[in-house]
Amino acid sequence: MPFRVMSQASFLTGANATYVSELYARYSENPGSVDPSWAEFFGGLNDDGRTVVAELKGASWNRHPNRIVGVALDEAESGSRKPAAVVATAKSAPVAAADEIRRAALDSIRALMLIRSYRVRGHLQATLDPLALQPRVQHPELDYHSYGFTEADLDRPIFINNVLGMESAPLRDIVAALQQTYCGTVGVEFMHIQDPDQKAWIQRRIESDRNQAAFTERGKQAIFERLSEAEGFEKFLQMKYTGTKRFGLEGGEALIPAIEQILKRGSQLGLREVVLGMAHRGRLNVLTNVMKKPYSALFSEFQGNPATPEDVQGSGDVKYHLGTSADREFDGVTVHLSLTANPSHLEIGNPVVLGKVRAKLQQRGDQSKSSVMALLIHGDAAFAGQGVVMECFAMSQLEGYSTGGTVHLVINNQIGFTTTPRFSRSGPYCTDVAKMVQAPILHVNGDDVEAVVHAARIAMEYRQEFKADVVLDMVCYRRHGHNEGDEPAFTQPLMYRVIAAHPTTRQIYADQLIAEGVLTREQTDRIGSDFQARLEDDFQASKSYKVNKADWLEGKWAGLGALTDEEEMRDENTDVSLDLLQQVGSALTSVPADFNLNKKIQRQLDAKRQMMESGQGIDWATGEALAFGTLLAEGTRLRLSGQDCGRGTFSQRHSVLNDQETEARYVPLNHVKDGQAHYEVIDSLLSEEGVLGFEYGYSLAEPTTLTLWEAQFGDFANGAQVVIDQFISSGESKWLRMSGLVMLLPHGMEGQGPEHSSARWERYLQACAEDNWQVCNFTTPANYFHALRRQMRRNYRKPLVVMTPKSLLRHRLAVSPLADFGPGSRFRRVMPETEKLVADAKISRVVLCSGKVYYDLFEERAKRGINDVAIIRIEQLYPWPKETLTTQLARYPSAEIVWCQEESANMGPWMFVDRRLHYILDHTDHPTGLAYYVGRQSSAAPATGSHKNHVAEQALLVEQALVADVKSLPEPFSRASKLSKVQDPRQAKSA
Ligand SMILES: Cc1ncc(C[n+]2csc(CCOP(=O)(O)OP(=O)(O)O)c2C)c(N)n1
Repeated sequence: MPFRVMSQASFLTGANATYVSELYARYSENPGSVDPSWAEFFGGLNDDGRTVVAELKGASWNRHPNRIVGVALDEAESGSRKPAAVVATAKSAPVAAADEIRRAALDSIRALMLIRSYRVRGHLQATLDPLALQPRVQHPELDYHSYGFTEADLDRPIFINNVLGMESAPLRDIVAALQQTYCGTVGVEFMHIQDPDQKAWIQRRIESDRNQAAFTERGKQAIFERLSEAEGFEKFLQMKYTGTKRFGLEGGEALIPAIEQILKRGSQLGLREVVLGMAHRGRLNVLTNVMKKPYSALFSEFQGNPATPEDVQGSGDVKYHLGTSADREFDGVTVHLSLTANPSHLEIGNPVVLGKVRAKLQQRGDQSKSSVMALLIHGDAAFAGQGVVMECFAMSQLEGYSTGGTVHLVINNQIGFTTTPRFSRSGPYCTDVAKMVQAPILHVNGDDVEAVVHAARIAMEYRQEFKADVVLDMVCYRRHGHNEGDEPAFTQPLMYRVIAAHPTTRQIYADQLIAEGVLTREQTDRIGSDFQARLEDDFQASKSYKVNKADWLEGKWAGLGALTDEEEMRDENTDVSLDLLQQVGSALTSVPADFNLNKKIQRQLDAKRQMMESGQGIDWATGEALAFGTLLAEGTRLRLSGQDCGRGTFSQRHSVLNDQETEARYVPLNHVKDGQAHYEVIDSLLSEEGVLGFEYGYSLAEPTTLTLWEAQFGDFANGAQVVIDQFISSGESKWLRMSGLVMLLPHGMEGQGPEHSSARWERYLQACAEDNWQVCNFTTPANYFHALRRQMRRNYRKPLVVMTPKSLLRHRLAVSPLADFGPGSRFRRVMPETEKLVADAKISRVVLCSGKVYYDLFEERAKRGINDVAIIRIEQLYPWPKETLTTQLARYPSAEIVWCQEESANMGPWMFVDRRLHYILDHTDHPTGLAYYVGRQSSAAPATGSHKNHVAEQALLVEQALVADVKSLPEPFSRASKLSKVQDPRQAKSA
């Protein structure tokens, strides 16, 4: 190999590795700043060569007899892959020895490049697939020939600076150590990590024991017992309930010892609580073998019995969606576990779990985030495919959402239902998404149960050390079809032929332990048969098993109860003393003396002060802040998150004030009074699904905090539709888990186009049943205030979905007097007519409406001087205020009843109120018998893109509601002109 040796003068100056690397750093910044001979050398390095040189810093080269002090070049022109190299020579080495010295140093550098390649790409050659379906590809960068070595070099010692515990070793040993460390049954991806400590930690942890598991005999027996339970449980179910869906774990049984290791190691490292989230696969196994749900309880469910006591209402859910909680003890340390219930929608439980963890960490006041952790168990196809996985990674290190890192465990059975990885992901690994947060990824062969447990331990240690996410990808297989009634050979005949002939993980481990002399065949068999006998006993017991108590309203929920009577009959005390209101008002309008307030904000605060002093004209944002502030003063914590919610999308909230000189933040609501509760207001990442799921999870774990999520505009919430459908609207019915989450959805037809107009509240209304939540559209700040306070002053929790205003934030009429917040005030489900009109009996029309359109109707009626049309606002659409409305409508026996909305007929509340109004009118023998619709015609898009058309439509519908002959209006679902002319019977009469 033709090397050009640089002039001795340029490098024989006592330099060492640190010097070379520092020189390289200088060169990287400015090539002209180093001696041209160095510049030439560095310029000739390839990528790996550059990395190795950069990494020389801190190495212990000084101890090496041939200290690195100089440089050789490879022939840049040769185009060979062979590396450029640093040439070592002793300070005082005779020039005659230069060749030998140069070769030694070159060997070192080449060996280091090989080592580096193993660290980066060794996992590609690891033995990960128990089925060995893919031929093993030899990666050229893991071949020592690629670095200029030949067989002749195998036995020559090479100085490698203590890497892999070897100062100097023959190439043969180096390669063997690398193979053992990086290409065994654990493949480690970590070289993408930029944080030097995290990267070094993994490297040290992996290389120090050559990535080999070392268990005591007792440890091995314990692993075997867990494995036997995992396999024995599925076997037993298959025998007793052949073909019944259970989404068995077979092929991935090592999951159970892996979880046990995580919990055990975690308990030694300060972990006291784990919130688990997982999908269908292996869930029954985890429920019983990890969560210790009694086997007989589960068998009873297999016999068709409910999982809850008979007197508990609700839909319930299938067994492999249910959650549970338990206390487990590990060497005297108790770890509380809760497995979160989840819907069929894969991965959507993840943010919910994270929200719960966050709440629990805060309850414990654990700033270090050591004591509570999320353990998320994924399927390979779901992990690679579902976007919410990415959203959770995106949240993982954010101040408002961090939970100190999640341990992710992927049951990578190399199939998703019937789909092979080739069709289900674009990257090489199903775990590639985790690289977005530079999480280390440990791929492990699921048939090597010791390796799985070893990797699980590393994962747990990493999480506790760095409070960051880490992924364990357990490559395994699925012994049966997707579920137990499914024939996998229809789609993967070859794979399933291999699986049929493949021994179980337990068999493999039993053979290993017998060969090692840890257990005898009799012992392994007995462990299996004893467990089957135990299951048989529990099976017999299950026949008389009765669930005697529902597991809700415990822990933090103790003292709260279920809503059993009519919601409408309840009135909560939500009024507040004027003193407290003034105290909050004063906090809202004050900043520290040295705070440089923005001038415009100053004017806003002055206006607020004026509102509070006069007790008049309190606007929306102030009403909300009064609700927040009074709750905080009374000791109720608050968490509000959503995009830009600190300021507010419409620049209305200003919960956070920013110093104009320093950008220091000041949150007035945290300065209401001493001893008050804390207000956490978080500008969220640009996610709906992840964040809403997170806040829902938070609300599940934390009933004493008012948890609110705000959409930027209401319609964006449909990005989180799964959370709304699967959790918020139906979670209590399915899983007996209450939530007092508030969703704030800016809504209103204001000419901003098809988007940004409607929050599509018809969808929330359609999902209303069994008092599952509240859907509201308030017209006054005071009513909003009471609704928010009511959330926390009841002895039960229900989600509250609010259509929040946009233009009403600054509407001169959408204000409340202070008295409406003060003593004696209360929440109003229905707002009756407020004005003095003709006698009730003479009222010719009642216009019912909800939300912003009320003000349009009110102003137009006043403008036209109409005094025989009453306007009633329904502030809470659900629970439907039937009694109050019945009473109100009965006041107007001669009136025709009109429902007016600004949304299109197929949207908004019309379809929801139509039948309900009909029921009231029919059952009270009201002469009208039915309500007429006035509003926009049905439409595909929620609103027009033309502001001009919007204005014309809005004016028309308001006019129609007040004066049109409603019987002659076009049918709202026809394709008739959206702007058909109003026929005013009064004008017709007077003409
Ligand atoms: C969001 C969502 N889409 C589709 C499905 C239907 N489905 C159920 S299981 C499954 C395959 C899951 O594969 P994987 O994540 O690898 O888990 P495995 O069943 O192999 O354990 C699919 C597509 C679902 N449950 N959730």
